[in-house]
Amino acid sequence: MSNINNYGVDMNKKTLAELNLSAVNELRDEDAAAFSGGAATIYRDANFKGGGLKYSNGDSNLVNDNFNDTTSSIIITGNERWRFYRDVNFQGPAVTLGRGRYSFVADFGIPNDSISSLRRL
Ligand SMILES: [Ca+2]
Ligand SMILES: [Ca+2]
Repeated sequence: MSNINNYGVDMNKKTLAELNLSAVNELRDEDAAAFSGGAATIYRDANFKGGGLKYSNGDSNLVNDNFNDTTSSIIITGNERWRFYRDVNFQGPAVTLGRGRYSFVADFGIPNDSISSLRRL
């Protein structure tokens, strides 16, 4: 049995450092993907604690996700802006946020534990 892979590299000669490097590159690819499209992660508690849900486009109804009226902090990646609504189906008072780390939503015009839907603009 051959130890040569598709790239003609003898896998037995791969060093631990090389293996770690490939893992790091995969993480970088993930970051790059997240950055290009962006994402919004909403957290149950302030300071990005209590568990979160990550969205690439949004959600019209957080009730289904058992995440209604509980968001206390938000992280937004990418260059898109996001709008957060007090009611489901993108209704009610809303606040628009861009990329950033919002450790407590009430500091940014969103009442604590009020968000019921969100979408990327
Ligand atoms: Ca909360
Ligand atoms: Ca609500």
